[in-house]
Amino acid sequence: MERLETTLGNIRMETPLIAVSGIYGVDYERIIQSRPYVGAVVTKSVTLNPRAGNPEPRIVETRAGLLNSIGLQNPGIKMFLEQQIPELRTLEVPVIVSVAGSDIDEYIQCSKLLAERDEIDAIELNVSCPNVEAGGIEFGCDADVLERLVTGVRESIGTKTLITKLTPNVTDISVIAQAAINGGTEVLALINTIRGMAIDLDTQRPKLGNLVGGLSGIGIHPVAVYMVYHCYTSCCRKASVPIIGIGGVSNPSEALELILAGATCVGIGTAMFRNPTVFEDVAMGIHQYVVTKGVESVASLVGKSAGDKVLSFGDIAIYLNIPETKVRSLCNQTALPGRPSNGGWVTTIDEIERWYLRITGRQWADLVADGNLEPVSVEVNLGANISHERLTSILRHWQETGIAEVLEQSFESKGTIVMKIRLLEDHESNKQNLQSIRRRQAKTETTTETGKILNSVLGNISVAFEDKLAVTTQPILLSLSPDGLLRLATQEHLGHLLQRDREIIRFFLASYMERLIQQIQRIQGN
Ligand code: RRO
Repeated sequence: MERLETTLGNIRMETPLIAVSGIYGVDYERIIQSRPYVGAVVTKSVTLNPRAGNPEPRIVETRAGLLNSIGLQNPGIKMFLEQQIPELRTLEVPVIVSVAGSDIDEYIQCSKLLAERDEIDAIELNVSCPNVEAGGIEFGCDADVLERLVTGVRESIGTKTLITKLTPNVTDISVIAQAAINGGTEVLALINTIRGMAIDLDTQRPKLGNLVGGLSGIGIHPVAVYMVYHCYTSCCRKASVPIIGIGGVSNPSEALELILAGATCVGIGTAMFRNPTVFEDVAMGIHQYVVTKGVESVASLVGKSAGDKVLSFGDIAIYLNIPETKVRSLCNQTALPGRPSNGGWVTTIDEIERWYLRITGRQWADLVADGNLEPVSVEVNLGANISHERLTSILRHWQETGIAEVLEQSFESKGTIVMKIRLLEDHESNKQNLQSIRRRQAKTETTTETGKILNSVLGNISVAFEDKLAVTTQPILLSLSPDGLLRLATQEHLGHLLQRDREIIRFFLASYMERLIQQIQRIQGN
């Protein structure tokens, strides 16, 4: 299961799965049975002094998951260090100790004591605790206080990795995440439980002894996916701060959702109660997915579904003072792979590879110049308007007139054909076109309407845009694909080309976005 190996701060883990700070504390037997599928373990939160916890009942089952209000029951740091640390080492997995407190000083004192112990791999700050110095508002609900808390602990724990576990009970969790990052946390964990309540109809009293508690389990999973995604795209990706995604994970799909949203590791807590083999099940399922998708490691899936939301087409239209239809057509006609009605998402580079790539005149010219053109496999997107009969007659026409030799073809779905063609140099129109391509090699002239508009909006971008591929390239594709959209076929045939596309598109995207943002800033500034 090499593909599941994960690094988090200074911790090396066999899998990205973490047994999170649970309701009852560490379940030794379960963890030992679950090796090697458990990557690390987090203890129940420890405080400076012992705490007895809240009145019973402390746990209530609901249809959406478990409500708990344990009230931080723990033996206090002294006892914890003496009794629990030696035992934790017997687990033979990395140990993360969760720390809680009533004021900043308490957190710092506890963390310092823990940082002295080699047996501990990392410290996690549980900031879902009332701050007595601030009238009881939780540390994790006040960005300024949290930043001070994280800064203070960070300065006190030497080289130990610091994790901050965030509460979801806030207006905008990314503001809090940014504060923790500013304070120097190396990792964020999210989410802690969502505040909830259950009422007994017979007694007409709240079911929990503490009246209210925290909800964990199935019901909070989509909230966790969203919050991981939101923190990842708002600040964690930029700051390279990994996220431990926690919330209602009981199977591989739910874990993968968190990973795709931006989590490097996934916490499992409540599901341990129901399924003794949950770690094995989830790890094996993730492994299977990684293998099926042909990716090297689970790490390369992190944040794959988290595209950068830049601006909606409507926003861009307003900023640039051009009609929205124009913005849409610009996005569709450039290498940006604007998904239909995608609302203005700029997708990630990896995603681009799965979408339509537009071969520009320049790329085609490069291809010819490198002698890579023959034979070339292309999948031509014909749009929905051409029938198979018409297509077949075009193909027949090529063969008969000697424009191109069709080596292989197969219809994929309506309007799409995958084929391998060889341009025949002898044909008069090909000769001219190939000559003109060679002349234009590496030129980045922008002559078309789209290009002109793009230039006027964005400045001179050194990638050629062509309304019609065949204007400067070759007639076959013009006749087939008036919009010039091509989808590359197999990597086998076009691996080298794909690599170049990637570079060009990477360059293009960077330059496009940079100019667009500059333009918008200029307009906003005026
Ligand atoms: O002990 C608890 O009641 C508790 C804690 Br410290 C926490 O962080 N999250 C939770 O749901 N319960």
